[in-house]
Parts: sequence; structure tokens; C-alpha cells
Amino acid sequence: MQEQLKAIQQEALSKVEEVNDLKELQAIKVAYLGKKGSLTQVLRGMGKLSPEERPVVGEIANQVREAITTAIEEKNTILENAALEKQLQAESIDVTLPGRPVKVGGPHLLTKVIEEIEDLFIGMGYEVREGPEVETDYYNFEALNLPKDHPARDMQDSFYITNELLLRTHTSPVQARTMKEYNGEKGFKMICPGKVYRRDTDDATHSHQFTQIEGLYVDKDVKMSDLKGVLNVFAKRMFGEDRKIRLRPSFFPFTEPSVEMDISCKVCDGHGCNVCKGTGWIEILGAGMVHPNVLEMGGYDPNVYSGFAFGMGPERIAMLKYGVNDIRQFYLNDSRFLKQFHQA
Ligand code: FA5
Repeated sequence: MQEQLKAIQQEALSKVEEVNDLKELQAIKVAYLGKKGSLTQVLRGMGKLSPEERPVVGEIANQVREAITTAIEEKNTILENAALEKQLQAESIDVTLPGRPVKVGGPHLLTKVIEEIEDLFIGMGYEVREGPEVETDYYNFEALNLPKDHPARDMQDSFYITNELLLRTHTSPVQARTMKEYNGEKGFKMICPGKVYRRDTDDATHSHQFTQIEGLYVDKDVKMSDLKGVLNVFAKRMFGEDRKIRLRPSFFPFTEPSVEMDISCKVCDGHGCNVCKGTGWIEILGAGMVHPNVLEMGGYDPNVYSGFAFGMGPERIAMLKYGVNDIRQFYLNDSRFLKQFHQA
């Protein structure tokens, strides 16, 4: 039995020596020291020994158990340390590596220009309003003195949804909506920025979807000279004192008299290019004194109240202010274009 014990010790120690895996080490432990392990099996047979042999064999058995246990524990520590080392190596962080730059975005140039215009008019006492992009024929045309058979409807080829619903072709319906809301009771000043839609053919200065900012001032005794004054302040503040401005007589069914305002082209400095179509000027807004019919349909007595209105294209304004030579740049979302204006 003593030989058997020695043989078990030798076999176990050499297996522990060879093993390189924690799981396998655990299996060895079970195989020798576990309830059904070979050492335990041998010890069970001790009852058959003589009383003299028993303590001798018992002592050897204890030594064998201890030798195997110690060897397993030592190997366990070695293997655990090795596993930890491996994990640390795999998860190590090189703190000297240069960091990856974080890309910082910024507001779109068009958003900036719209906000700049809003701030300018808020400073002159205007409130900022909104209106629906899917509009009724009534507010888009009829309430603006454009009855169903009016030839001026051709000026704005429209995207109709039904006979009575369309994508608004301008922000002017918000004029009619605001007047209705105030119900002819008091004067007010408002601007309304928003998207508009037309069946225009896209080119350097036209898009089928673009933005407009409407303006409306209704009160007792509002005159054409007030309109001219506000447009002058707006143009000088947006484009600088030295840019040339001109007002041309024009026609809109909802204003009388009507004007259009042009700014000298910044891209070619007024000499003529593809942006200004060779004229040296770019039209940025339409304006005029609110037509008495429009005031009346909005619930205002034209004998007591008067008003002026304007509608401008922020894309064209941004093009002139920042020298952008194609309106389509605003919608392409090319970051090479957009990031040029993050600091602007
Ligand atoms: C109107 O839309 C009128 N509602 C403006 C108005 C309001 C006049 C109040 C009088 C009183 P018009 O169609 O000219 O007008 O457009 C106004 C501005 O929108 C133009 O001066 C131009 O800057 C811009 N614009 C017009 N069509 C386009 C287009 N297809 N793409 C980009 N900008 C455009």
C-alpha cells in the first residue's frame, strides 16, 4: 500500500507539473483528492491493515495528500498569475497615443442668416410667428386678393395636394392668418420665417423648395416711407453701409403700391456673373403697402388701418452676404461647403 501511495504521489505531481490550464488543474485535484479520487480510494482500504501498519501508512498518506495539495496550490497561483498577466497585456492602454479628434458641428449657414434676420427685426419690435406649410387655397391665394381665376396665380406655379390644399408658395398666408387672429382690434408687427414650395426649375438662384421670411406691420397711419425706412435699415445692417440698394416698382395682388428690392451682386461686385444673370443686381425681396381688400378680409377697416408687408428669400440674402455662387449648395449638405461658415 505504501508503494501504491508513492506511485500516486509521483503520478499526481508529474501531472501537476505538466498542466498549463486552470480547468485541467482542477480536474487533477478532483481525480486524486476528490471523494472518488485515487488517493481517497486507497485510504478507504486502510481498515484492512494491521493496527501496527495503520499509523505508518496513515502518516505516509497524509504526507502524500499534503505534497499533492501543496503542488496543486502552487501551480494554481502560477496559472492564475499568468492568466491575469495575459489579461492585463490584452487590455493595456497606450496613454501616449494621440487622441482621435472630435468633429464639432455648427449651425447651417441658412439657419444662421435666418436667426440674424430674426434678431434684427425682434430689435425693431417684431414678433416671430409660424404658419402651416400645407396651406389652404383660401389663405395662400384668396385672402391675399388672388381669387380663383386671377391671372397672377400663374406667377407661382404650385404643388397642389387637393383642389383646396397645396404646399404654400410663399409665407404671405401668415399675413392673413395673423390679421384674423388679431381680429382688427389692434396694430401689430410680425415676421414669419418658413419653408415654401414652387414648381420652379432649379438653377443657380432658384429652388423648388426654399425659405422665405414674411414681414407685416399693421397700424393706424403706417406709410410707404415707413416701409422704405425699415428696408433700408435691414439692408445696411445685413450687407454693410457701402452695398448698393435699389427699389423697383413691381406688382403683387396683395400690395398696392408694390416694390422689389435688389442688392448689388457681391460675387461679381456688380459687374455681371451667373449669379446675377449678368445684371449686377440680385432681387432679394418683394414688398408694398397692404392692399385695402386684404386688410378688409383680415378683419381690419382700411379707412382706419394701413400697413406694409414684405417677403424675402434668405437663401438669396445668404448668397449675397457670403458670396455663395449657387443656391443648391444650401441643400447638398456637403460638409466641405458647410464647415467654411462655422465661424462666420
Ligand atoms: C413673394 O413671394 C411675395 N409673397 C413677397 C411679398 C410679400 C410681396 C409681402 C409683397 C408683400 P416673390 O415671388 O418675388 O414674392 O418672392 C419673394 C422672394 O423670394 C424673392 O425676392 C426671392 O428672394 C425669393 N425667391 C422667389 N422664388 C425663389 C426660388 N425659386 N428660389 C429661391 N428664392 C426664391
